[in-house]
Amino acid sequence: MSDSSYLERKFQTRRQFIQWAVLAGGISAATLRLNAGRVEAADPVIIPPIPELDNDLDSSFNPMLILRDFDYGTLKEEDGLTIREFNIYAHSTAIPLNRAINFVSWNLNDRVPGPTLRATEGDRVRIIFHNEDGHSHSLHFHGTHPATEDGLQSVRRGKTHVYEFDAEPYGVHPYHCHVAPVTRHIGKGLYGLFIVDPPDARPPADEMVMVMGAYDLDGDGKNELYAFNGIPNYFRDYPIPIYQNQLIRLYLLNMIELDPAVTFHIHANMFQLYRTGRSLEPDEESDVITMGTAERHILEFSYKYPGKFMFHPHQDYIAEHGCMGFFDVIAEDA
Ligand SMILES: [Cu+2]
Repeated sequence: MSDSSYLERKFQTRRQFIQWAVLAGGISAATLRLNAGRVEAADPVIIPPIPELDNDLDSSFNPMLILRDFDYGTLKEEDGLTIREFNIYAHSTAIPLNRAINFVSWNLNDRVPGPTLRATEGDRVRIIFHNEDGHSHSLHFHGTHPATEDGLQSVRRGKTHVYEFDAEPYGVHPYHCHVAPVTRHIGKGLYGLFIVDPPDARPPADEMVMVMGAYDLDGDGKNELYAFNGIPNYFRDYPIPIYQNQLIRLYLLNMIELDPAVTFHIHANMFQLYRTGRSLEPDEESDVITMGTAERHILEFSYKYPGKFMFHPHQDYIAEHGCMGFFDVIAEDA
């Protein structure tokens, strides 16, 4: 049996299969290893079909699609050097935070968080930043690079600036605007995740990105709403489908300004934690991790039981004001 016919059996319709294949960028036939070799499964990684998206949501992006959307850029050869080139556009766009509140975000590529950029350690990356917003902005990357590429200089409206450096070290790094007041520029939505893969790739998994953010709606220095991937309560209303016993690799970033730290907790399970994504072996196992602003980690886990399982910061005010969601674990034999 071919890989594709095997996979099609997992989907209710061929259209769902094609939708997944486009989203996932292809079929990984590699063997799945769970928890550093403790469990071996012969199945390839399979991404569950995406549920019907909310057509009432008048937004330029959808948190569910941000989840598994990785931007590898465009590969170019110049003077024998391979360059991974990304284009990022700053805009102002209204985001419907709920049925009553439209928030004018400052954003990158019309989404909050901005695109998840991805490279392998040692790749030369070139980020072409087009500031098409009405304010000055910049892109400051975490990771190692020369001072000239550090993104502290404002890029004025209408201008384009190119950042170029080698992607290092491998791990999970945030990027964000660094124009003062930075709290305001980040709070408006100018941030994203930069994943640098190790030279030897991590084992196959259902990989996803969650970025925790917050909104100070009235400028009083306190956040009123919080969100995973830009829109409060989205994953509460639209749980994330995942398969039972399949390894999940979650790239998690806290970009909540104004609150010094939040935790992240998953229900009814434990995760392996790779701090800052800087190791290939887990640093610890827990079901809750504390993260200051700009902290980010890789969490790996798989769900033993099917059903709906909540995840949220354990600061319950924050969870109850938008930063809460569910995994919908689909039974293996469903
Ligand atoms: Cu800015």
